[in-house]
Amino acid sequence: MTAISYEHIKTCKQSGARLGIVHTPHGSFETPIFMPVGTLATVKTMSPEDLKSMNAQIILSNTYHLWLRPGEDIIEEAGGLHKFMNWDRPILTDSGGFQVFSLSDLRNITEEGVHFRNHLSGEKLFLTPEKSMQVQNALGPDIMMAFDECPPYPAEHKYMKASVERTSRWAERCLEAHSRKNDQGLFGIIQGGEYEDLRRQSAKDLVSLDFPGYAIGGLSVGEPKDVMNKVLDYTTPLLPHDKPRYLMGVGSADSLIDGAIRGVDMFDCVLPTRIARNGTIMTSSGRLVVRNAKYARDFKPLDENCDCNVCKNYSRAYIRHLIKCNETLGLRLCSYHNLYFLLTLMENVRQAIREDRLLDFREEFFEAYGFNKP
Ligand code: PRF
Ligand code: ZN
Repeated sequence: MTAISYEHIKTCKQSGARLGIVHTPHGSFETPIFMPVGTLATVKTMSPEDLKSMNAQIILSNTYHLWLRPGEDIIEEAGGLHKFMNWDRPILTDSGGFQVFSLSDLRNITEEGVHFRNHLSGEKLFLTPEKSMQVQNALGPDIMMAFDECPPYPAEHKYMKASVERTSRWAERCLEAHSRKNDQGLFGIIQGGEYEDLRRQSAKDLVSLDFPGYAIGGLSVGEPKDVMNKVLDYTTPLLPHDKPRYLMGVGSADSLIDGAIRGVDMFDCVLPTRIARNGTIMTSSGRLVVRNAKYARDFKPLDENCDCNVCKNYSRAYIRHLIKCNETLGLRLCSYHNLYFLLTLMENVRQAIREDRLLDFREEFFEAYGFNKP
C-alpha cells in the first residue's frame, strides 16, 4: 500500500494545466490546490472550523518549529498532529531544512546534516535527514517532505551542483529512515536554482528513487518571476505524470495561475496570512492596504466581488479601525478573507481547467488584478 496516490482527471486543452485528486489517509483533495500554512500547528488566528467553512482541504505545518516547541514527543503522545490540533483533513509537513536556512544565521552544513542555533534560545542543534524523518514520523502528517538544502539566490553553479548532489544523497537517506510508508507519503524535493542542467540532474536523481510525489524547491527565493516560470517550463515535464507536483513557498495570485498552467498541482505560502496581519488585502482588483487613511469612511466590503463571511458582514472602515487598534478580530477578519480569496481562486482555476479555458481565465484575472504580462 502506498499512502498517497494521484488520480488524473483531465488536462486543460488550452493551457496544459492538470486537474486531479490526491488521495491520502485523511481523505482527498482536489488539485491544483493552495495549502494554508499552519507553522505552529495553527493557521494563525484561524480555527479548524474557520478553515473548513472556507473549504480548506489540506494545510501545511513545520517540522522545525514543532520539534522545538512543543516537541514531537508531546504531539505523538496526543495521538499525532491531526488529533493534537483537531484537524481531521490532510496535513503536509515541511522537513525543516528550509526553516533552518531562513531562520538561523549561524549554521554549518556538513554531509551528515546541518548544525545551527535554535532561533529562540540560542541552543546548539543538529538536524539530519534521519532526525527530520523521525520527527515527521512522530508528528504523523499524511505527506512529509525530504530534508533538502535550499541555497540562497543567486548561488554559483559550482556551489549549486555540490548542493544538489548532497540533497540527492540526503533524499536517499530520508527514504531509508522513513518508517511509516504505509500511512505517510514522503515527497522528494527538486533543487538546482536557475540552472537547467542541475534541475535536470536533480529531477533524474529523485525520480529514480520513486517518491510518491515531487516538490520543486529553491524558487521564490528572490529571483525574478520570469526566471521562476522558465525553471517551471523545463522542470515539470521531467516529473512523472501520475504523481503530484508541489511548488514550495509560492502564494501570490499570479504565480498560482502561472504555476498551474505549467503543470503544478500544489502550492503553499505564508503570504495571505502574513500580509493580512498588517492589513493588506487580496482582492479581485489587486491588493488593497485597508489600514490606509483613505478607508476610514469607506463602508464597502473588502472586496465587492467576494462572498466570504467577512465581506458579507463587515466594512473596510470597521476593519481598518480594528487593525489600527491592534484588535485581534482585525487580524482574524483579514486572514479569513485572504485565505478565502486564494482558495476560491484555485476553485476557479479548477473550473477553468474543466472547461479548457485557463488561458482565457488568466487573461481576465490579470486584467482585473492589474497585471498584464505573462
Ligand atoms: N525546500 C523546503 N521548503 C521550502 C522550500 C525549499 O526549497 C521553499 C522555497 N521557496 C519554501 N519552502 N524544504
Ligand atoms: Zn471576502
